[in-house]
Amino acid sequence: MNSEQIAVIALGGNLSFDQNPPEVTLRNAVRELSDRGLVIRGESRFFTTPCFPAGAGPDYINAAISINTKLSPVALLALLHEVEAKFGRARAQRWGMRTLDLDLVCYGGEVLPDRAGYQAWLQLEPARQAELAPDRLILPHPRLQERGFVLVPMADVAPDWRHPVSGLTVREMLAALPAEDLAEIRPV
Ligand code: PH2
Ligand code: MG
Ligand code: MG
Repeated sequence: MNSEQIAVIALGGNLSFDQNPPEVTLRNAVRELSDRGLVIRGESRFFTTPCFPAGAGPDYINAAISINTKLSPVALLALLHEVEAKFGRARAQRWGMRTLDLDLVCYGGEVLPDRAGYQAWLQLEPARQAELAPDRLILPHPRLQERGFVLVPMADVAPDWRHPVSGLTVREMLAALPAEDLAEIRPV
């Protein structure tokens, strides 16, 4: 794909790297992504968010950026993995603690690998979600609509982005989440 696309990247971390707290690592990662050619269109506030699953580790710092890129989704994902590695990310445990997590949340209105493949991940029951990690890129991120720690920062940079399968905007997805979950997500 050669035309420019708007994509949203969710950033998270709950472990220090190189004696820097996650907040600093996230800022350094945004700069690194920019240095590597992504055009940063918007940067959200930084939020403190309770760890999901609850009790599995320290609070996270979460943020989101909107970007322009000519990279394909898969090439963009590879770039995100390189930057995660540079900031100490070890891929050990599903949903484990991490110094830096860069998730490609959406890439324009793309649905990957296709609608059927996306639906299969969307409908995965919770116990299976915890054990299985997709071996290929699924877009939009299948758990996006459930997670305040993704939607709240995303609402800062792309409130009107519309989910290509559900038809809901970020604002609408956010309004559907329990108020008590959102109350725990606080700007740094
Ligand atoms: N990321 C995870 C697992 N749990 N919890 C919060 N609060 N924020 C995250 O970004 C997060 C998480 C796996 O990527
Ligand atoms: Mg990730
Ligand atoms: Mg993640």
